This record gives sequence, structure tokens and C-alpha cells, in this order.
Amino acid sequence: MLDPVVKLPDLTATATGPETATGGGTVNDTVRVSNISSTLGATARAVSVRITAGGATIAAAAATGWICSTAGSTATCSGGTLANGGSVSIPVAVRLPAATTSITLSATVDPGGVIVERSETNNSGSATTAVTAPPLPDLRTTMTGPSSVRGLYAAGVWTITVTNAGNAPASPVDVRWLTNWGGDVNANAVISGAIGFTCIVPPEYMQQMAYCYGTAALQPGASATIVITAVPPAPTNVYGSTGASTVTAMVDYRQSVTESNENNNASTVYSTILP
Ligand SMILES: [Ca+2]
Ligand SMILES: [Ca+2]
Ligand SMILES: [Ca+2]
Repeated sequence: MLDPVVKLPDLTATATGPETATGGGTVNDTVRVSNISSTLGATARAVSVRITAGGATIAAAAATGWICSTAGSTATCSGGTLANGGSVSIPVAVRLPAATTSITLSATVDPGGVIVERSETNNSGSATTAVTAPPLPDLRTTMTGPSSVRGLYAAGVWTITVTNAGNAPASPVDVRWLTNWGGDVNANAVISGAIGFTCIVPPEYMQQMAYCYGTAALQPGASATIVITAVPPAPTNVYGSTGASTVTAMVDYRQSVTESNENNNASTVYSTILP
């Protein structure tokens, strides 16, 4: 009769992946689980491996004969069988954050310690990828306007400057100019700068607004200006406090451009509408 110790399997796990990658994309790493026991019959059954990618998302992990599930930065594959000398490769798709950081994919086989092995100290491996932030645009606005304007009679002029402060072209460049005014108001937009805009003033809304659609991509460092001239209504046609006008310009209001900063897209001017 054989000494039962002789038949112990020895599971190992290693991880490999690219040393460098651009953030925002997906990289393909590989986890390899092996039974390095040389003893015939030292088969490991119902093997489980836990995979983690701190700071990143595991999009997919799969291997024939194993059941894999993913949740956030963790994946678990279990149910595999590894005869002595056998191994399995598990492709792992890792979705990287759009930032400069370092992501380490770690794999531990038999994390619960339920399989008795010849060595319990060689069950983990890892691979580190240096992630570089991708070039992204950063649209932002500034706006000037009157501190007060006479409703019904005088035109106010609001000047919106749209700048791409990022390091990649931005497209589309769409701007919404939104007031808290009701009633019948005329607004006209004039545009100048690096790119043109097509502006419309839809008549059907309760609040007056204008939409301006950029006619080209805005390059890094470039600016364009939209000048909106509008005659406000009587103070009583302002929603909220009488005569307290709020005008907000927002670029990429439909959130169709991924930017390095999404929090600098709006600017607001407060104007008092006088009777
Ligand atoms: Ca082991
Ligand atoms: Ca922005
Ligand atoms: Ca955006």
C-alpha cells in the first residue's frame, strides 16, 4: 500500500499580462493553474481559483471544464480537474480605468485551503500592468452676461466661450444655453472662433433655451465663441423669484464626449430682469 502522502497534488497559479497599457481599454491577461505533482494518480478535483484585479474590472474569465463568474474586480473559476502534470490556461479580460495607475492581477488556487497539497506556499501568482491615462478632451465653458437687463424692451448679450483644455480632439461640441424665463422671447446666436456652430432656438419649451451644435471637432487648446442676444420677458415671467434670472451654458450637455474632467462644463450668469 502506498503512503498516502505520495499521492498529494501540488497546485500552483501564475498570472501573465502586458507590462504597459493605455487606460480606458481592455487587456487580456492569462491565469495558468497547474498541478505540478509528478506522482501518478495525484489528481486534484473540484479545484477553485480566485482572481482579483484591484482598481480594474474583470470583464470576462472562462475555461473549458470550469465554471467562472465575475463580479467587479473579482472572478472565481471552480470545478476544474487537474491530473498530475496537467494545467489549464484561463484568459482574463481586464477593463482598465482611464487614468495613470498600476493594476495587479492576482490569482490564488485553492484559496479556501480545502485541497491537501504537497506544498501550500506556491499557490499564488500575479502580473502588474503599468497603465497610462489615455489622451482625452476636456471641454469647458465660461460665460459673461449683463448683471441686469430691462425686460421686454432691452436686449441682453450672453457670450459663451467653449475651450478644449484637454489633449485630444473633442467631437461633437454641443452647447445648451438655458434660462429660467418663460413667455415669448427672441434669441439669436452669433458664432466665431476655431469652429462654427449651428444654433436653433426651439419655440416649444416653457423655458427659453438655445441649442448650438458644433460643425467640426474642437482641437486641443482651441476655443470658439457663441454670442446669444436675447430680449427677456417681463420680470413676472421669470420662474422663481421675480426678476431673478439664471442663465446657464453647458457644453456636452448630452454627455456624448468622454472627458478628463466632466465637472467644468457648465457656467452660470445671474442677471436681474428689471421692469
Ligand atoms: Ca500548491
Ligand atoms: Ca470638461
Ligand atoms: Ca462629457
